[in-house]
Amino acid sequence: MCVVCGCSETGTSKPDSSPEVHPATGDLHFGAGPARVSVPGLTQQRTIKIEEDVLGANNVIATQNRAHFAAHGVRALNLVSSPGSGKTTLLCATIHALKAHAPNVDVAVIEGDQQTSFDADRIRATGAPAIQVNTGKGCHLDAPMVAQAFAQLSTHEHAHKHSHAHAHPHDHSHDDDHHNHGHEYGHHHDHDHGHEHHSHGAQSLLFIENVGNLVCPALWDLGEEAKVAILSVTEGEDKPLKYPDMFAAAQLMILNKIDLLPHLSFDVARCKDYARRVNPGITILELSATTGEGMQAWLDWLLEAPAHHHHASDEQHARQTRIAQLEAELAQLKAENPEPPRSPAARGSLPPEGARFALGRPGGES
Ligand SMILES: Nc1nc2c(ncn2[C@@H]2O[C@H](COP(=O)(O)OP(=O)(O)O)[C@@H](O)[C@H]2O)c(=O)[nH]1
Ligand SMILES: [Mg+2]
Ligand SMILES: [Zn+2]
Ligand SMILES: [Zn+2]
Repeated sequence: MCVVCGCSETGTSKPDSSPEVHPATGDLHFGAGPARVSVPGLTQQRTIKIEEDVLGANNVIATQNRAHFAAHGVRALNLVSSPGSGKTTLLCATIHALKAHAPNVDVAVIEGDQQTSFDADRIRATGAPAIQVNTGKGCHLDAPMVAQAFAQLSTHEHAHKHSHAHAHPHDHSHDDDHHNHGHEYGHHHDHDHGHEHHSHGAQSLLFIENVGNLVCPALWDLGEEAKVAILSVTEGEDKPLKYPDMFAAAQLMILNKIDLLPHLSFDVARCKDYARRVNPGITILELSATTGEGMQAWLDWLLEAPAHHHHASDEQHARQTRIAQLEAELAQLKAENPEPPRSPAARGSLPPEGARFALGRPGGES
């Protein structure tokens, strides 16, 4: 668990991180205490407190992201996996397939990796907009990173004008049609119905490819609608049991690289069983990003499921109003507290409000 690593407050408290020892085998379990993790120099209570503070700060921003995505009609999906499971390959194939089968759907990608913009370049080569986020030593994306990356996406910039054009006039527009309250984009609004905000923006999908790591991205809410865990058949069918947090947090598991099954001794049924043991409600799709087998079911999942298709106007309206408020508050906060320049050592991006702890340690999977 990377949340608490790098904390400089060592030495003051007495460590109490003795592991549980298996009486028969001598195996050590460092996650058996109340914090479920061991941090040198920190007590279990202190560890829990730090984690709550840091994750709490993250969750505030994640909640804002979620409202922001909803206000823009964006369905955000957080793709999590170990490195090399095929996330970027799947995204490129998905973008091509959507162009052919659902050309009205906007797609944008936020790419998380420690270094390089290789993956963003691969996405941009498909024609879809992408923003690369390099986390440096950080081993996961956090909500503030995603907020900033989303702001960089030009599709967001465009959509924003729409959103803000709606956010205010709606307060006084429900009684009648005779006000001309100046929608800049001239699209029609039927205020008696629940669908007005979909009349102009086609549905849009925001894929967030997290840093390859099956451990801590499970903890970090980015404001996504769902986490999608990608497991490739070359990794072994036992991974859902070995990394249960990730598979418990995911709504969908994609079993990728099934074209390789003839060459392996991977037991598909057992893998699915393991995944359902940690998450009985998980949806599982088998797929090959390179041959395209199974792509249709994935596209169906992407295009069908979103709850925001069916939401009533009231809820949507409330969200729009709320997001306008939040954005105004955020702008005001930024104006009042200009961010100090970051030191290179702290580039792991901290949640705001004075979280003092360096987040992240590479290779959380060892
Ligand atoms: N055989 C096979 N290889 C795949 C598939 N998907 C991805 N790969 C390969 O797996 C490697 C890692 O893929 P990449 O998309 O970069 O994985 P990421 O690190 O999760 O983004 C590349 O060599 C891909 O060509 C698949 O469905 N079948
Ligand atoms: Mg990738
Ligand atoms: Zn991490
Ligand atoms: Zn916005």
